[in-house]
Amino acid sequence: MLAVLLTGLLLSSCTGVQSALDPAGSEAEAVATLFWAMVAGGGVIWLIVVGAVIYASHLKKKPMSETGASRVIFFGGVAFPVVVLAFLLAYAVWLMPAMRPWFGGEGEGLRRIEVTAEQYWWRVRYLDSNGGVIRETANEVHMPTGERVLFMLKAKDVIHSFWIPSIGGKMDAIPGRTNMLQLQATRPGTYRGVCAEFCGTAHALMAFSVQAMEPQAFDAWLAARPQETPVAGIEPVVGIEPVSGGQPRGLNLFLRHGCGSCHAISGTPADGALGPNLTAFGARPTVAAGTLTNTPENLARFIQYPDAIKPGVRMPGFAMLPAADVSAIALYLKGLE
Ligand code: HEC
Ligand SMILES: [Cu+2]
Repeated sequence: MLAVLLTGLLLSSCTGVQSALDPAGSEAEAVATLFWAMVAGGGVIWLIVVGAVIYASHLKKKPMSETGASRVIFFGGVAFPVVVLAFLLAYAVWLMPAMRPWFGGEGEGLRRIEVTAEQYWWRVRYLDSNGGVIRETANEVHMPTGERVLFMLKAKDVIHSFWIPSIGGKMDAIPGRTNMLQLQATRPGTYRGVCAEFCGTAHALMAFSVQAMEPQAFDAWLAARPQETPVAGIEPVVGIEPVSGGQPRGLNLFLRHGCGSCHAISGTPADGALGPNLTAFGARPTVAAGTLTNTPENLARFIQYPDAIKPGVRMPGFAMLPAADVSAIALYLKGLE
């Protein structure tokens, strides 16, 4: 009874944005099916064994030769496990094409999303059929539902692993290689992905959000031109007062304090490539790879003390900036959509 209650309690938490037991993708469905088949099979065998033990404890003692115990040992201890394990192996191998996507060819004609894992965030690029970049973003993956998508997984520094428990994976991202993973989302929604290979101090703070959307909505998102900011008149030089006349003060400060040497925002002179692309940043659900929710306050805190929030982070802190400058930058970034 207690076990049933506990199991119920444990499993009740297995739903929502990140659960392999609440699948929203065909690969995760195969994994969940295998899991439940194992649970059911294991449960039946457990009941049989417990029944046999109870039955045996009620038997009168007899010499071994009269009980046929050696036959029980042969069938129960050798033949039965061999049959069960062989069946499970066959079943798992049969499921494999769904879980080992390279069985399905090289993925010609599929949409391509290139994901590069870096300490401790995800660079996400949507590619056209020639490998050209249509759109770049970070720490969020948008994918269409109902069709296979080819993820091309890379790593910049150390080995990471790309895993969206609700949809599928995981697969390692290895420096110097491109690993292919085909995933298919089956229902629209917001899910959570994680880095599943220890990669350094902030490994546990290296998540990403996944938006599975209807194909038309996905195409519209992909084609949307993120807000363009007029560039004329901006002087990204420290010591020069922010230019007025329609220029967002936050953008001026962003450029003057050197943020643009690591971050790109399309439509502005900021074109750095070392850190996450911040185009349309305001629409992202989180700051710093799933670490904080995306609010101006959290943003300001992260800009000032990134290392306190995310130990080992590769972004320098800007605690020396006037608080007003930081909040102007934070408001500007939050407003980008
Ligand atoms: C030396 C390069 C560098 C500079 C300069 C820099 N950053 Fe960063 N920034 C990074 C890196 C690397 C990350 C990724 C941190 C992580 O999540 O692990 C980051 C993350 C961020 C994020 C979170 C992005 C996301 O996708 O969640 C924001 C916002 C940000 N930086 C804003 C700024 C601002 C504002 C400035 C200037 C005041 C600045 N950065 C200066 C390298 C830099
Ligand atoms: Cu990682």
